[in-house]
Parts: sequence; structure tokens; C-alpha cells
Amino acid sequence: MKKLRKSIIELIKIPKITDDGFLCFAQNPAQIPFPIKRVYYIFEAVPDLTRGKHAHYKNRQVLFCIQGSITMVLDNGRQREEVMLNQPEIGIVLDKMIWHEMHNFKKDTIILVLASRVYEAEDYIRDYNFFLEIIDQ
Ligand code: T46
Repeated sequence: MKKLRKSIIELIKIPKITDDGFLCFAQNPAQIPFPIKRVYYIFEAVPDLTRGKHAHYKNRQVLFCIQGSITMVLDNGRQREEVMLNQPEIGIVLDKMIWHEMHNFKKDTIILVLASRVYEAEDYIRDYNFFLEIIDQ
């Protein structure tokens, strides 16, 4: 029998409270699988440009598209999968050593990212061929 491959896309659904509008929240450990050291958000990104295109050695993240939509591509060196995010209560786990790309930003897209580590330029792997070399070691 053909073995089914496990998806590399892990989505997290956080609480969404309806109270004169909507309020979503995420905290560790209930929704976020690591203590949060950093928060950043991206808005007014140039619509046709791809962002990301890297992996992190150590940093783990959960990314939410809190307005608009975005297509995320995840790649572990053996599998490449994509998913569209367009619901503020759905986050995608960007684990360490997962190559990730962000495509199809819309004019109004806002993404919010919760990160396990402070910003460290040396934590980025920006060369895909190098990523493939070290992922197999
Ligand atoms: C990621 C995806 C999802 C900082 O100085 N501090 C920060 O905390 C961040 C996130 C970025 N920067 C600087 C580094 C660059 O000079 O902001 C500039 C743009 O960063 P970058 O080109 O890495 O942006 P993206 O959108 O390609 O990637 C970002 C995060 O950097 C990355 O960790 O996983 O979003």
C-alpha cells in the first residue's frame, strides 16, 4: 500500500470572541507552542513581490494573516506545499529549518508574526541550495 505523506502545513486556530466586533488572542502554551520573544507585522507590502524565501536555524514562528490574504509556501527539502491564509483566527506554524515563502500579497494584506527568538540576522538561511545541502545532514 502507498504510504501517505504527512503534511508539513500545521495550522493553529485561535479563539475568536464576538463582542461588538471580533477579538482574537493567542498565548503560550495554549495556542502558541513556544514562549513569544518578538512580534512583528508586515503591511503595505508590494503586491507582486515574493517575501520570505529563507529558513531559520533556530527561530520558530506562527504567522497570522489578520487582514486580506496571502499564499504561504513551505518546503522541508523533500516536500513543498502551499496554503492560502485569509482568516485572522488561523495561524500557520513556521518551524525552524522550514523554507518559507510568502506570495500574492494584496494591497490590504497585513500579517502578524509571533517569534520564539529576537531578531538575529545570522539565524537566516537565504540560499535554497545551501538549505537543501544542510537539511540532509
Ligand atoms: C520571516 C518572514 C515570515 C529587523 O530588523 N527585525 C525583525 O524583527 C525583522 C523580522 C526584520 N528586520 C529587518 C531585516 C530586513 O532588513 O527588516 C528587513 C526586512 O526583513 P526580511 O527581508 O527578512 O522580511 P521578509 O518579509 O522576507 O521575512 C520576514 C522575517 O524577516 C522572517 O523572519 O520568517 O517574515
